[in-house]
Amino acid sequence: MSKLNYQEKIPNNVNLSEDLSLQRALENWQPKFQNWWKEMGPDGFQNSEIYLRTATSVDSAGWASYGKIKMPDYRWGIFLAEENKNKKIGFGEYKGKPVWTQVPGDYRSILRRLIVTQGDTEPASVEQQRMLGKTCPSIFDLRNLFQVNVEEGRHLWAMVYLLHAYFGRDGREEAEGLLERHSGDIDNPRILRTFNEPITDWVSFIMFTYFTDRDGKYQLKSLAESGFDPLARTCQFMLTEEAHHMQVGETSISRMVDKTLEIMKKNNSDSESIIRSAGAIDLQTIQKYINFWFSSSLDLFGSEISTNAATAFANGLKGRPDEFKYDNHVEDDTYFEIEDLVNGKIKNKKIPTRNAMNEITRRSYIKDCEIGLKRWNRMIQKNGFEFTFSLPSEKFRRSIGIWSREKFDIYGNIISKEKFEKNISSWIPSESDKDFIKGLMIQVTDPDKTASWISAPMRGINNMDINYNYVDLE
Ligand code: BYC
Repeated sequence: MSKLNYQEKIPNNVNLSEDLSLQRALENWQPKFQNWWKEMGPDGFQNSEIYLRTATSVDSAGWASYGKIKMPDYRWGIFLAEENKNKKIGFGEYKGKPVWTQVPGDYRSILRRLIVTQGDTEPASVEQQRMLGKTCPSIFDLRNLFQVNVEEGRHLWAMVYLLHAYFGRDGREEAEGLLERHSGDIDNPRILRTFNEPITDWVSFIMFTYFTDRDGKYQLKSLAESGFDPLARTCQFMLTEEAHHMQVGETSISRMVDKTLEIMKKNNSDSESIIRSAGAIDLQTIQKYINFWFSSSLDLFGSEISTNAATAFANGLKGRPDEFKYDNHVEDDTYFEIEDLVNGKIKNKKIPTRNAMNEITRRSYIKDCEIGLKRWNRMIQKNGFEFTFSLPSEKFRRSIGIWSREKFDIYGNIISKEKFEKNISSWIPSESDKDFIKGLMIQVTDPDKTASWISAPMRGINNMDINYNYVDLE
């Protein structure tokens, strides 16, 4: 069982002290990370004691140890899942060969690109969320925000370790770049579009943790299959932390819907103005936020037909999430049916399965997203109301891939640009919806209270009371 070495400057279970030049390189990057955290991480609260979970070993008993610490004292470290010396590559042309413990020369640049893209999202999300502490709906939620933030910081460390340890000088340069690009920066933005969207209100934050962190889950699951074993082991451990982020999303949306239903029941009405004047968020507006963040997150899977994805699969670098579920792990002569746009018409088409890997992953993701909607719809039904949440068509509002070439409504019908622009404010949050949401974002710091628009949590963190003072404000 790997134990983390907490005595070292950088906690790790990779025997960092035995590789002095790597250790020095990472110790050189560490103060740059700390500066970035100070400048681009959560605004304020850096001296507050926060009840946080820290990994102290990678086995199931020890990866979550809880206690109050200040965020800058969080022990960001490098943790890889256990090594299995007999592990074999599970898919693609090299299936059955031993996994690589070093970067295979031919695939250096594609691997580096995958790691940099993954790494870029982690600090991006912290930057996107940096102002949210000032409008937290409760102390419990404030603590969850910061837990997510410190863990995204750790995920950055995970990718930076791989760049430093396996990619030499260009890896070190890429690691610097991860701190230089910034979310929303006009000159030097983050790589993927969703990570440049502003997250200035908590409704967006909880949608992001439900929809965008779930993309993270699927991308990490694909990378956890990699034949490049250090990447696979890194991602396996990251997935344990990622689960909490999605749980924040799912339970927070449930709490928001619960509050709305409480107001609807009390007033026996589904009127937007009655719900809004009681300080809750009408279901139609929640649906608009779902439409926005779901459609934005779909782009993160890349194009439906992708030679990049085919190359990554063929060469054993990036698999499908839960590769074991498939019968054929080589897919060298199989086809997959997708929809395509031909002369402005939607037509079915068969493409080589390897080229459809992004689409296959996206479809698994969509199924997973539906689970929460079913739960929220059950809540609505149980309370006797008729509204049903649904995911918009995967063709709606896409910027990447086949569907980015035309405009579609939320049902997947091709529509004119004019019609799209005329209707868009009824599909995603309009300026006035955003203003309304902004008006609700009032900071609540009394541990016994929760903002008007969201119910109190059902249970506390790590069996603590829901009213526990999770953050000691300075
Ligand atoms: N925005 O063949 P294509 C997470 C580019 S989230 C902008 O379609 P490919 C997290 C692409 O780079 C998970 N550009 O796509 C969540 C390519 O450019 P080049 C992050 C995009 O390469 C919450 C071109 O379009 N994980 O962890 O098969 C909080 C054509 O590419 C986008 C990863 O990203 C886009 N959305 O796949 C914190 C995993 N999509 O090369 C964290 C690693 C595509 O022609 N990355 N492009 O210049 C990958 O696996 C792949 O890079 C992608 C794209 C899935 C992103």
